[in-house]
Amino acid sequence: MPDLYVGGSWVAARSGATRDIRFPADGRLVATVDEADRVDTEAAIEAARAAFDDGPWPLTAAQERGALLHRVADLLVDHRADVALAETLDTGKRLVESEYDVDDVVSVFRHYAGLAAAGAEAGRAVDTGRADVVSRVVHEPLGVCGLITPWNYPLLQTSWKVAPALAAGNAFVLKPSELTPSSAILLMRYLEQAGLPAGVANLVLGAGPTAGAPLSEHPDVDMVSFTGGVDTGKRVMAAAAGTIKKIALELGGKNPNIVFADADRETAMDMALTAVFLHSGQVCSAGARLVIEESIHDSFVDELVERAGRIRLGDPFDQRTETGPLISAAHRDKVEAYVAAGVSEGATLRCGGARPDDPDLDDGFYYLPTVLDDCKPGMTVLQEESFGPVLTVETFSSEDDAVRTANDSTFGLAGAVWSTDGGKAERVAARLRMGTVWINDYHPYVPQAEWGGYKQSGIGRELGLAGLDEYRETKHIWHNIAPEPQGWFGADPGVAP
Ligand code: TXE
Repeated sequence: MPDLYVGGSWVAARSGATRDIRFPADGRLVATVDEADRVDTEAAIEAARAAFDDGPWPLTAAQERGALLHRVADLLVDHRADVALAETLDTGKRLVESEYDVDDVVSVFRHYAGLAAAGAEAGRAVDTGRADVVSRVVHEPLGVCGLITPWNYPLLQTSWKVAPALAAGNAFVLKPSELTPSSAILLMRYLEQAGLPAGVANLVLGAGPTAGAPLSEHPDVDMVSFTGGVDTGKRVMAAAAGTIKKIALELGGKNPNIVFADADRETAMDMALTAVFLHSGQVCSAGARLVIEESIHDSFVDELVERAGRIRLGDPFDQRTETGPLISAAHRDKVEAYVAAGVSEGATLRCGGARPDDPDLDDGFYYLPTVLDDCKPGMTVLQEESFGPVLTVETFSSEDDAVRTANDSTFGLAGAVWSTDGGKAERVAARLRMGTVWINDYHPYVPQAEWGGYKQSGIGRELGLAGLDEYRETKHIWHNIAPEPQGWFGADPGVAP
């Protein structure tokens, strides 16, 4: 069966091109999928446009849209094992993590199902001060949305866009990462089974510059929502300017994990490891910068290095494995170059900095958990996202210094502060220029709360109510119920009204 989903039909790429998808843990072939080109994406945009302009979906009652999203969630629950397997084979993440991801995807669909059903898009009456006017503000779907997603949490990041886009009544074209298309194909099947009208959901697979670019350029796309790297985000933003398209960007981060000397040491230690090494660091909100109070630096970092050295890399299907490989050989090359740059800039390599020497892992894209100590302001290694299992260490001497150090970044996605002094933790949290701040925790999120970045981490918010607003237009309707001529341009020349 072909893999592109356009106008309610499964079709092959017009060029006949395909792409091989490989398991990052050993390079074995997982699937061969159709590889779309510009013409395929343009056809998908046309289908979405027609479904939005002439189809029933935008006018479907919000409660019915909510019910459909609940049916999609039910199908995901029924097929949890299939989706998790597809996700692990594409990404190389541990199977158990893929299973948790599917649970999170279900929660996201249920959240937006609930918002739609509860009438979150109902408008409001406006008091104009005039008895002869009925004035109201209503929310409407935007139209055709281009959704571009990355490879680290393929279906989860897709759900953050697809669920609110559908809840609001839009049509969309989805372009997942060319490395991880499988779960998106499954999602289209579930949307189809749940009864979504043809053309509302469309899927194109392929490379960004060919299959993806039309989504930010085409005049028939009303908005583009992108999650990925900052350089690609800039390209998407520049391309969208040509048609003044609405944009939403989630571009990752360089997130500080601030540990004060009065923190609960055991929990802060445990979570400092999880913050950065979960999914081998391929997490936009990874706590990749340990910002630690000078007085506890030595003992804390010594223990952290020792524990990082014990993390078990391995087969994502082996239950003893603690973390898997990186997504690709090219990405591992990038992480290696990043660590080399850090060392040449003066950072001290405390552990890792190499591929594992276990011959069983030779065919996978593994890289050892790495700690770079003695990092100083201005180092590239502190400014750029490695998106790998690499922790940098900086110190601070006071509360002000902690805030200054943590905020010294062009990014502003997330950060954490660890202290048993609640007042201090709150003061610091209030001064951090980031879209998410955890106090005495790291990583949790809920679909009810907004997610997104300050500064170059992005534009707009996903999740929460704001995540629905990204996919809605706001319209003011003014209804004069007793219209009368005003006579502004009076019939009697020379007499002003
Ligand atoms: O992402 P790209 P890459 C960061 C991370 C990583 C870096 C590069 O630092 O090392 O980005 O990763 C599509 N028009 N993040 O190169 O290129 C592409 O096909 C339209 C952070 O893998 O940004 C894919 O679907 N689309 C991040 C998507 O953009 C284009 C998650 C993301 O790919 C395009 C992943 C174009 N011209 C990487 N070029 C996060 N924020 O969580 C590419 N794409």
